[in-house]
Amino acid sequence: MPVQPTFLTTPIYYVNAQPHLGHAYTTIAADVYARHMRQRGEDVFFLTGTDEHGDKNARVAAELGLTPQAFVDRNSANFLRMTEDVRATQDFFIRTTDEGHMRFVQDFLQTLKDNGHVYEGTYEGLYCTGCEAFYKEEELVDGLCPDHGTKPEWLQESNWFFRLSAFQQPLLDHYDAHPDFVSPQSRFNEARSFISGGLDDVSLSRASIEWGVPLPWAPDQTCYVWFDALLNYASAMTYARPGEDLTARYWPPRWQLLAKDILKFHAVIWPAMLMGAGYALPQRLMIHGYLTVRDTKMSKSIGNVLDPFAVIEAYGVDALRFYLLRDVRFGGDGGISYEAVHERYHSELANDLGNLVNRVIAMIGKYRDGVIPDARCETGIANAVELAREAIGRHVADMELTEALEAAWSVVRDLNRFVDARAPWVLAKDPALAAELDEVLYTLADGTRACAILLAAVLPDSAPRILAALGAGDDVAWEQAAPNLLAAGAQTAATGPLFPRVEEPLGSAAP
Ligand code: ME8
Repeated sequence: MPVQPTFLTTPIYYVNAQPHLGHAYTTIAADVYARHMRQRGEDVFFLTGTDEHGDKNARVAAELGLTPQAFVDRNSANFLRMTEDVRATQDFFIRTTDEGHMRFVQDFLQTLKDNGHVYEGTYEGLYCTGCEAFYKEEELVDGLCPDHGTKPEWLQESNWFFRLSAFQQPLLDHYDAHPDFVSPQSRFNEARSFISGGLDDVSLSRASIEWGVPLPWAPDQTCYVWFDALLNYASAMTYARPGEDLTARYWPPRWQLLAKDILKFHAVIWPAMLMGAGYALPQRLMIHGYLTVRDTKMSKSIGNVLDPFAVIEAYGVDALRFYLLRDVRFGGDGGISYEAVHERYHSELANDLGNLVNRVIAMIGKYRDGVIPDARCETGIANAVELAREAIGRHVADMELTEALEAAWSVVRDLNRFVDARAPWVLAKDPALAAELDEVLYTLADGTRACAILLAAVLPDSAPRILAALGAGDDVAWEQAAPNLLAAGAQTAATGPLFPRVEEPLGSAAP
């Protein structure tokens, strides 16, 4: 099979505040996809980073008495640390203050202008600094920003505009020709009906904001922060690897991940910008839902955030990754809480998986001196592994990450049922049943090994520990997610508790 290039992206996060679980969520989801595709031998480029221009940062920096650059340096480092803490394996961490990015933005804007898609006009309207977005009167709720509950400011200035209106028909044509352009279907419909309702031109520059990329033909204006930010996905290709342009290898993105708050920017303006400059459009956009705390979107500006670092500290990074994909169906909205983290951790990771591993190692130690017996995997478990592998491959390709995790977990549950049904402790009492005991122990060890491979993208810390405990080496290649690949004669090794008990849930961070 030829190696597939797979370019995938998360949004680049605003650095005006600290990273929270919402950011960790998208980054973890993308990382699970990236790790899975690498397991399959694909050529993956996974991009994430920070969005650093715009008035919002300049204002917060000023309040703190810092230069904008010093402020964004400090906060971007926190986001980079978040990606490390959640074990994200991005191939590049982009910052929109990178020189390579800024150069690309200027070139791209010039191309749009040369292609006749940019004109000068006057902008008059309402602007929410929280969203860095313009609003129409009818979009406000009681005169306030629907997302931030703050009063937008009235702006009037001379701007340069992008002729978005001209792309209405090309966008509709693209949507109609690519019914899987936006997932889930409800978001596709939402974006398409927004486009069919008519598109206004959008301002692509700001006169009054200095902290941004100057327009090449009018350096007294800076690029509107959303144009600047969206272009990160393309700019990264040009400078992530010094001296190499990756565009031909990876463009267009296979998947772009984001939440529904920024749907219009990604599903309407972004493809129009790309069309205007002659770029191929991303293949698919995955619009996931909101993590909510007590029914309210978790957000920095609202202040009801769960702390991903506290969860990692208390339960380990695998628990966080597992919880986020397991408890909230990826794509929909879902309530999260420290209590639910605590509950999932103990009932599933510690009990279902951790105990399974410990029991298997203990029984092989007790009955076979820690040596994997020479036997074949029982057919029911072998089939379960094969089915799960096929289902996970299909689900991950379609970004159905919760369904993929459930498919892996069904094998964990099958193994637990198998151990109870076949009761090795009973078989061990009768030497005449030694061959049957061998089969049962081999099935448990081999099935648990296969589960570790199936779960490796979600549990990057524990999966290698499980493999090591079973004497199964460290290869997590997808071909290994098949039955009967554990070598007879391999030696098991003691492992400490994979998911040690945590006494109390973390205190609720909600107000
Ligand atoms: O919008 N639930 O940055 P941002 C789920 N810089 N996901 C959440 C979330 C929540 N409660 N809160 C945040 C921006 N996210 C722009 C993006 S891209 C060219 C520019 C995640 O810091 C989710 O991915 O506000 C959401 O789309 C993103 O963080 C918004 O991050």
